[in-house]
Amino acid sequence: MENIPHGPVHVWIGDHTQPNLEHMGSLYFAASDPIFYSHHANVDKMWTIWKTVGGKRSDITNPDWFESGFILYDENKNLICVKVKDYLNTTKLGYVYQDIDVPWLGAKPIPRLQRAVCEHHGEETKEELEGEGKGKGGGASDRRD
Ligand SMILES: [Cu+2]
Repeated sequence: MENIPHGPVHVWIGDHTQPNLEHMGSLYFAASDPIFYSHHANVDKMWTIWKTVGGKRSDITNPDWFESGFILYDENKNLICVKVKDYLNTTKLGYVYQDIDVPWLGAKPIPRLQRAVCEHHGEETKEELEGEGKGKGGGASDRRD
């Protein structure tokens, strides 16, 4: 999640022609771009969904990450230290994401060569058929209500 899609979106949106690196791709200036908040809200949501998919998916519990602290200003302009572990449970933070259908949840990437051959012959790939509700994760029957 950190490397893909989080990081590339910063770099992709950032304007590298800015003379003092004042853009989304720079750690020190990224939050000055309004899209920063939408991007990070989306990352937060994807992380939350990812944890519900099943298997061994869960938050990382390595103490080096779990106990990492960040010095920030609170709403009263006081410096505070917050730890990663304090931000992993959205319910404790006072919000939960609406439980809606996620059509891409069961999608699998289609190899470029297979896609090109199918498009050349005017055929639908197996994955495209599945993505139209005929496979896992594509239909209303897969809702997580
Ligand atoms: Cu970021």
